[in-house]
Amino acid sequence: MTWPRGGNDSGGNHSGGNDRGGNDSASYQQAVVLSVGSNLGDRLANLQLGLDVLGRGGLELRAVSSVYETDPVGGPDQADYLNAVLLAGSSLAPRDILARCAAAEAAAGRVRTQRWGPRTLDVDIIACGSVISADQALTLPHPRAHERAFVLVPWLELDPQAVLPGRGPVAELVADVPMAGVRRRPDLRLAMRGADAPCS
Ligand code: A4P
Ligand code: MG
Repeated sequence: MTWPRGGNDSGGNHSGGNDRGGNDSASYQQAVVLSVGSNLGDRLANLQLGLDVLGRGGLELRAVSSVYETDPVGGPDQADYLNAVLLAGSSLAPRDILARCAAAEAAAGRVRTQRWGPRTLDVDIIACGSVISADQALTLPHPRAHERAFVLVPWLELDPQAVLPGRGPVAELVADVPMAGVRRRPDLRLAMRGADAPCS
């Protein structure tokens, strides 16, 4: 995994470990790719709230893609989504990053009624460095990322050299997915406000 600008390319050749050879995990930042999606309530505000919560601790947001309006994939009949991808650095363990994602979802009032159903905010970990995990509670990379244009298109926009661990270059994966349901919305923008983000 590479960074689009001045970032910390610590992915691609390790397994969430420490390439300085020690256990200094606090100072080691692995590359994290997150996908955010919303199709309920004020979708853009939900995504922005998610970014704000994610950026307030443990995750250093590096880049956010354009916002894309996307046809729903799977699940019941439901409204179109807004989706975006974030690149971040973090020294947190993957399970702690997942907890941050859950906190962001909770802040946006996420209620789980049905799988793939409408949601105010979904935050998925697409990849965490080069960690591979088959654990159901945290599968890495995300098991459906390679077949989802709403993940691959915004990720490619941020990083044309991106590689999905175990699957290959995103530029190649994107050529195999239907693109019709993914529309960039240049009129909608997300801001990276990091630790300065408002609390509510
Ligand atoms: N989980 C395992 N691996 C991960 C991971 N890498 N990142 C577990 C995040 N969570 C992961 O997720 C269910 C469980 O997955 C969690 O308990 C977590 O421990 P959830 O968010 O509770 O439920 P869900 O999102 O409905 O289920 P699932 O299977 O994660 O769905 P997906 O794959 O996230 O798909 N269409 C469009 N256009 N845009 C979208 O954003 N999103 C979905 C949800 C479906 N269709 C969509 C979109
Ligand atoms: Mg999810």
